[in-house]
Amino acid sequence: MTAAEAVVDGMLAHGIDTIYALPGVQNDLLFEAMFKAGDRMRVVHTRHEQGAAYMALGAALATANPSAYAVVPGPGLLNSSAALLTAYSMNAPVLALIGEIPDADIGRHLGHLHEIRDQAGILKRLVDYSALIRKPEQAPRLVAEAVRSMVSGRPGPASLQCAIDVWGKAAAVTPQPPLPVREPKVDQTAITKAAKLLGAAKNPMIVCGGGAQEASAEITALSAMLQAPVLGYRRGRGVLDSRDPLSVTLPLGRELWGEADVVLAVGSRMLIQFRQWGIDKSLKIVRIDADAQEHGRLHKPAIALTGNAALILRRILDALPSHNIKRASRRADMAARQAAWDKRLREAIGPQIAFLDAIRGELPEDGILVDEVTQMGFAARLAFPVYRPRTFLSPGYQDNLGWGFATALGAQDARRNVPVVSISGDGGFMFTANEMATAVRHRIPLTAIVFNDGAFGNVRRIQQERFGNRLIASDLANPDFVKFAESFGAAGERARNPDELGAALRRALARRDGPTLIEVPVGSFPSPWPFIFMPPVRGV
Ligand SMILES: Cc1ncc(C[n+]2csc(CCOP(=O)(O)OP(=O)(O)O)c2C)c(N)n1
Ligand SMILES: [Mg+2]
Repeated sequence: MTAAEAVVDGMLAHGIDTIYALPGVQNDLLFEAMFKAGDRMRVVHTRHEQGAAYMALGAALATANPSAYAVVPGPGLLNSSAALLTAYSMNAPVLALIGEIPDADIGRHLGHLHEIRDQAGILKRLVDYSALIRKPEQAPRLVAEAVRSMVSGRPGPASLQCAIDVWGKAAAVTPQPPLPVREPKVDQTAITKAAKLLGAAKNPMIVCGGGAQEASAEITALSAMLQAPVLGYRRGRGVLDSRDPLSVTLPLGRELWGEADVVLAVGSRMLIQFRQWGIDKSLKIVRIDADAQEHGRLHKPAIALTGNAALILRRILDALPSHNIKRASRRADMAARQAAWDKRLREAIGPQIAFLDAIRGELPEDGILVDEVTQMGFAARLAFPVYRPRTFLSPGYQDNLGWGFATALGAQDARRNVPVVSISGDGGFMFTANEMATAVRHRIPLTAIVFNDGAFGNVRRIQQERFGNRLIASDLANPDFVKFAESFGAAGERARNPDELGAALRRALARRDGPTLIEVPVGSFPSPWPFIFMPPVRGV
């Protein structure tokens, strides 16, 4: 078996049967091995390496399963790097297969095609695990170690590199089945303490981050047992169904944070809470995180539990009944408070919410919405109802333009049976608009909605409000987006209001053999920022 064949075999042994990729001479033999794997390995080729990496990210986020992409070294790696960075900051299990110059010349600075100084060093800073495959015999073990690191503890990306002349080297190779996932031992004393603290709390609250996405059932049960509101903003949305009156986003979450006596934080950095909303001694924090380093970065918690959130929560659920005080239902009170905030949000950002209502009205319960750093994205984070985990994908703290369309393509490719809709601005969409060709070539039935205000609208508003309307570098010249889509052979629609958007979306979601772009021409939207950056409610 060649090293390339051993890598393909290794990926298949780990359930990775699709690779998002862009070829080039360093990886020719890897592609040859993928060709030989036939139907077992699906290759989705993109038009730019960032597209390949964002697609792998979207596939991982939509499924929670490891995914992979392959690109050439140097420029190929760097082109993919914003997506790889995002995979790191979103704890997404993405495997980056990166080519290399001839093995014997690595580090000799001879200026080979696509050579980059210290590629291994660059990758080491971008991912949790990286290795260079030097011999075919090493490949199965390195694939297994890479995947184990991607799914153990705090998940995240990994990278394997292989030189142009090593992919084709052949040897007798022993297959390596998946290595056992590394899980820290759960601290039962801390579980009991957490159950006691939560059980005695008068005003408990749960805060969910991305690390809570696989613990939806447990958090739903815990919320009911404690009558605790569950805050999810961006990556924590959908863990508790938005239709439950205890499911909150910002800004009701902030109000509740001000009243809480015990907060259980699950897989969240808590940056907004500690840095914006404030903390004082009367609030006790219980933290569950896959990463022990995360607990005390900003504030020392009363109790810290490290490991898999669902497993830990099940243990807390087992221990809680004997410590839990009798609790009156909070549903009526919470429903009234939800209605009050809903009214305020609709008064403030009504135009955005009307479009979101149109989308929610057409997107089925398990449909996936991918947001982006755009006016409609900000509103979606606050007000789009999310019913299930992993059905609202928001790019975490990178908040990078260009993620939306390409990541949504990966999500839609990996989950062909549910509709995926992306929302982008005209600015963000054009970062990866070229991947419309990929969507058509691979018949990916994504619906991409582009809200076109002819501007980097967010930047423009800042210039208007804070810089005396001195506008610079924020106006945009755009293509006719409908013709743009049609020129690729995709469907293109224009919707001028929420009703037209609903109708266009209905047609788009019925089309399952290829992509649709819906352009929504818009003016400037009212600002969502008063609901996102809010003053402290504690410790002031
Ligand atoms: C990779 C990257 N570059 C730059 C930015 C800075 N940025 C944030 S929002 C924004 C403008 C977004 O414009 P558009 O996508 O049209 O959305 P709009 O605000 O107009 O709705 C820019 C340039 C960013 N977030 N990510
Ligand atoms: Mg715009």
